[in-house]
Amino acid sequence: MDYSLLWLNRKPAGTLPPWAGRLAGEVRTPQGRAALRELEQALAPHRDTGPALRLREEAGEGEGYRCVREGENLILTGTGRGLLYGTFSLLRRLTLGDEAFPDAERPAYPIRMLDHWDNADGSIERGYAGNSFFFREGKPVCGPRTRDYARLLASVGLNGCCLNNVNVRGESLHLLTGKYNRELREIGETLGEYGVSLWLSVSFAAPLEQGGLPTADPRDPAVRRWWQETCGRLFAAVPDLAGFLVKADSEGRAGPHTYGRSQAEGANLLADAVKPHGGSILWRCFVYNCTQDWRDGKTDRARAQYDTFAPLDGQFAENVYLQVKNGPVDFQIREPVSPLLVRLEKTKCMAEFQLAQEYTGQQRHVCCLAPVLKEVLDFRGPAGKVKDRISAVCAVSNTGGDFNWTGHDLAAANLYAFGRLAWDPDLRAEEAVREWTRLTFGDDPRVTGTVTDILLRSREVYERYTVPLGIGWMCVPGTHYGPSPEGYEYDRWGTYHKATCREIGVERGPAGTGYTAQYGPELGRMYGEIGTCPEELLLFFHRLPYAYRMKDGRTLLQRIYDDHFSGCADAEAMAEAWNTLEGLVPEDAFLRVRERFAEQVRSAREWRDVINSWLYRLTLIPDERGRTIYL
Ligand code: GCW
Repeated sequence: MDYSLLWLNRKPAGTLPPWAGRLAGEVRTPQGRAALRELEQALAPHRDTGPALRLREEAGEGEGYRCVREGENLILTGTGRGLLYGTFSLLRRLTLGDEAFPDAERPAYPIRMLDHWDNADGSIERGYAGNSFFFREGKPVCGPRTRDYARLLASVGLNGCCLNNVNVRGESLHLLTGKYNRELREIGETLGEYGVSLWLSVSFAAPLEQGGLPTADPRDPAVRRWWQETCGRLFAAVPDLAGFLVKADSEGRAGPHTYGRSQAEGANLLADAVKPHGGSILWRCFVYNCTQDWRDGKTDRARAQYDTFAPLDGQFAENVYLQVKNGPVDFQIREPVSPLLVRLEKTKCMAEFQLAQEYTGQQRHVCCLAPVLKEVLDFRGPAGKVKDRISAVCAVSNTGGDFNWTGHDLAAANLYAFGRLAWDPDLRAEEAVREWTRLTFGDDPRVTGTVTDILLRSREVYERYTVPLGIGWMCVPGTHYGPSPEGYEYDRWGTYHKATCREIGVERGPAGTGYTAQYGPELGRMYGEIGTCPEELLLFFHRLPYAYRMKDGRTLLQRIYDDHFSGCADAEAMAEAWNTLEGLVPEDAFLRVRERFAEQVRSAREWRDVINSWLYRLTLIPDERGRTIYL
């Protein structure tokens, strides 16, 4: 096989419970049959009589399952989908040697999905793990890898996948219009066997681009009719289709604003068209002015999404989910939680994370994002925790056609942890990461200890050697890899730090852009006052002099210098720690990861030297500890 099965490579071993020797069950749905097949493959049942694992399939839509002991038998009950999740949960527990099966489990959210930024030509926008396995040479393709991908997703509890890039271009535009219905139907069925629904990204301008209409105005009856007819045909031909993902009025794409209409009018137009087919619309909130002038000190990109969407709270159709990036700007290594996730009351929100490591080392650096997911899910706003307020979750996928799916072997932990946390947001990041490590590398404590330690520290280490204190955006424009402290400074994207020889940062408190008010009075005050603002976000919220004293007495500048030195030293230490695993993990994985660490260490040194030297040249304030900073 030209790819790995990741955490599914390991099967239950050793002494298994008596029921594992026999399987019995009446299953009717494709998902029920898939569950039975997974159990047969993993447990190799060998008896005709005696204790058994019995599957009892129920009718209905639910995804939960129940698990009870009846004598020496184990009974698993649920819908086909429920049986599938119950099966993977049982197999995971057996593999980990965990005898305590839960009585019942069900997922926290009805939609738990991955968004692929795959293009029809096979390339992947912000993809760092090879080419697409969904598209080749302009066409969708379905093969064994499609099924194994669905198995991987189902095994961690994920139930949806959007096939194509939100920037819908070229041949991808034809996914909507019937040209590839046969291929889409086949992919939909294959994913569907494992309970994974198919979603498509569509262009809001499709009535113009594909329909030959003079407009895509949501109020135009011909536009409305076009969407209805197009959806009627598409959903009939691709029964597993769950709905559309839409990036509108964002980064040059058309949307309702193009026609002077609101985001709600745009979203509801599509929601009406998919509704008769049971479909939903995932409407992205990533709407902001991307043609800013750096001299304009008033416009604050961080404000844009809340300013656009909050006044529309309550106006969206019930089958619309607003897809909100976890932070207000764009997947930086540290951002505050998006105020939309905290404040919207009458609208269903879907939190969007980015597993594709666009700004977090591009799968050449280890950067485990489980702590970021937890930070957002556990964040408490005025009306409760984010995890209790959102209705769905998604993440930009980090997968591609590479042998190990994620480019960096350790990046598979992000895929795993996202699925587990989407199913159960109460799980601790440590647990998800430890599970992944044990399922991937086995139970040698030297390996699990070292790998989980690397993973759990990696985000904070990456943050220190790149852009500390929430400032973001000091990366090379375009590629977003490597340091370029002023790369985005005079550009149009609204991502400025405005550093001078005296101060750095954008003031977002009441005396500045007023962004902090979007969090409501209490949180707004906390972020708005320098003394109560969490230090790790200090430069996201405030403009400060380099001589500002941090809580531990160091100056702001000294803290930044120190972070770069210590972050880089820690990256070197993580690489050395990995080297101690030679002979303890499979050699090919060992070598692949070692090679990536070499690049991470090189890049961390570059970040340290470029950022520190730039600040030293700007301020002429030396490092208090006299370390080498290049002038
Ligand atoms: O961060 C930006 C990325 C774009 C991406 C966009 C988005 C798909 O650089 O590549 O486009 O976010 O989320 O729409």
